[in-house]
Amino acid sequence: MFIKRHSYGVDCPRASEITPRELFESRRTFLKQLAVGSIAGGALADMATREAFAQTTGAQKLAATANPAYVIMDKVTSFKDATTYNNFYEFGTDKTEPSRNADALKTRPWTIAIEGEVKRPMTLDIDSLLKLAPLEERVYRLRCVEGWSMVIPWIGYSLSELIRKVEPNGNAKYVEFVTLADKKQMPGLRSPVLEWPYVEGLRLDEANHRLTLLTLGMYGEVLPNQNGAPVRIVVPWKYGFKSPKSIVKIRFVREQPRTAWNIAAPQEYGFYSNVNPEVDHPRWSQATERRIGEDGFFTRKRKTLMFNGYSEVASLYAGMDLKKFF
Ligand SMILES: Nc1nc2c(c(=O)[nH]1)N[C@H]1C(S)=C(S)[C@@H](COP(=O)(O)O)O[C@H]1N2
Ligand SMILES: [Mo]
Repeated sequence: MFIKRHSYGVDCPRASEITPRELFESRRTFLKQLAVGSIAGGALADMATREAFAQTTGAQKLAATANPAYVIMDKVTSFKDATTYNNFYEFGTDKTEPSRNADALKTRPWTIAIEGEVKRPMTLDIDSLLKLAPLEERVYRLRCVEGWSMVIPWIGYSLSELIRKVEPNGNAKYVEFVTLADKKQMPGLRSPVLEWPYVEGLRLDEANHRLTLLTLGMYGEVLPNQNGAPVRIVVPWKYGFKSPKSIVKIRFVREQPRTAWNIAAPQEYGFYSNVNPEVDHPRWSQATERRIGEDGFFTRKRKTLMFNGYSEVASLYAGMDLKKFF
């Protein structure tokens, strides 16, 4: 069978992509009006929910309220591109493999164990996670370390909501995320490209930052398997690999955790991995990027922004040499 490769630049827009984009654009106008006070706030939840529900792909819908604090002017990436051009090495290293191989992943029942340096360790199932805090829709840029980016309407709430519930003790300095590694469901585990399970980590203050999103859905639906169902983290000011998919354990620890990409190539992927156009990858520049679905192969690439445009996080790194702590 011929598999269409979704390499950027050769894709042309399909009719099916136009509706979601128009919906998100009309909502942005709406939110701007809301921000300047020309629409009453009470209408927001309704409107956001209805629009989220209009993104029909057959998956289970997930209602959320658009949070105007996280609206950006960038065009939202089409659902099709966001779900067929993926990095999820547990399902294969080719960009099209996660969408082809992740169908069989069983995402229910699913639990997350929260343990380590906390006063109240707990194990939560997906339904408890869905109820833990109000679900918000937030449009975030995602910048992959490989030099491409997308704009995705995620659904979730700040990870800090969960952190508050488990009450880290004074020893907790870092948070480690352990993701599923099940050979029976994940064909990519047969290849030793990374040390399995895929592990990521954040400093506690990074994990507690309001932008760090415990993510349960996108485009008005529960997360597609290839995007990290049923629960992942999204950290929009860091390269995409710092946003672990299909998490099964969250550990609060004293020492900086080892992380999958840092173990694989420490000189290329640092623990922090903040998006930084001034610190090149040893093998390529990080100064520019290509937006999937918009920028063609011959288009001039767009400038990558410091912290991926999320300049409010700069205070987390005050006094740090970001070339050294890359
Ligand atoms: N468990 C796991 N999480 C992962 C990865 C992975 O291979 N395994 N890839 C990362 C990388 S490199 C990127 S760019 C993002 C891609 O997320 P998306 O497919 O939802 O756009 O997921 C990250 N999370
Ligand atoms: Mo990535």
